[in-house]
Amino acid sequence: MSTATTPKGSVRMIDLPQVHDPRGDLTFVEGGNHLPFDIARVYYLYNVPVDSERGGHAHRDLEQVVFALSGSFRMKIDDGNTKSEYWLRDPRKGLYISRMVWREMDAFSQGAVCMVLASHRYDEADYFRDYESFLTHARA
Ligand code: T46
Repeated sequence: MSTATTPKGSVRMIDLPQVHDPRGDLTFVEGGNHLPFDIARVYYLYNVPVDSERGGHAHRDLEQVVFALSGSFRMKIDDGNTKSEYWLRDPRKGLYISRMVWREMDAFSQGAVCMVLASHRYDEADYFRDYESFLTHARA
């Protein structure tokens, strides 16, 4: 994976358009327009037990936007200096997470579906799975 040039440690909510229709609402997302990166990968979490805890890592280069397409869950965020948490429950609102952000997920509602739009393909070498190692690099 190439050397990252994007800012690290940045997190914010992104609002997507919503097209109202008596047949149901429609939301769309365009890489490079609504998101600050082109989408290289889409993945989703489903059949998640309500007591499940996911995440527990950070990424060296990866940027992502995380959505609750159905149900809700909590994302606990840590940039190495500041901790915060976000509740995702609106499919129009995604949580943008830059590179070098530690994230943990829990409090999944029954039937929650989490969709993630990612800037790169899957690469295990991009992960920090050890918190102390992450802290060392995040604070450098
Ligand atoms: C994040 C949350 C929301 C793949 O083979 N391809 C993939 O694209 C992904 C994401 C994972 N995997 C494999 C790697 C592991 O063997 O699936 C297994 C679980 O992956 P991971 O530990 O990354 O799963 P989560 O749900 O804890 O975390 C993922 C993202 O990594 C993370 O960045 O924000 O989903």
